Amino acid sequence: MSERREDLERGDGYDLAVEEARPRLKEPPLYRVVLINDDYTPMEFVVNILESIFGMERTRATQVMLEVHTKGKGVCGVYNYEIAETKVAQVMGIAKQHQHPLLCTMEES
Ligand code: TYC
Repeated sequence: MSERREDLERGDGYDLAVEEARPRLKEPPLYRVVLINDDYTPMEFVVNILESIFGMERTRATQVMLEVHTKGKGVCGVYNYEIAETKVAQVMGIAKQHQHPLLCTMEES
């Protein structure tokens, strides 16, 4: 005699080893947006960039600018790929408009 559909769905009569499915999605990677020091871009310009594009207060923006200035590079923020890419493009665009050689890059964090 064949089992009815409900019995099969309930698993009646079967010994099943049930294992939890492994999560199939990874967290998307995050990216540090990094400013690189140079000898020509004015400090004030860099501070303004950190305020306007990265939402920093003046005091924090000044600290980060000085860190880049003294150590060679510094982190402006950590974002998902698209936001990081947009911030890099905005910084490079404004720097280009003003003919400053400021460099901004992103790196996986
Ligand atoms: N080093 C520059 C100067 O002395 C200032 C500066 C800071 C430039 C940070 C770029 O990412 C930078 N005018």
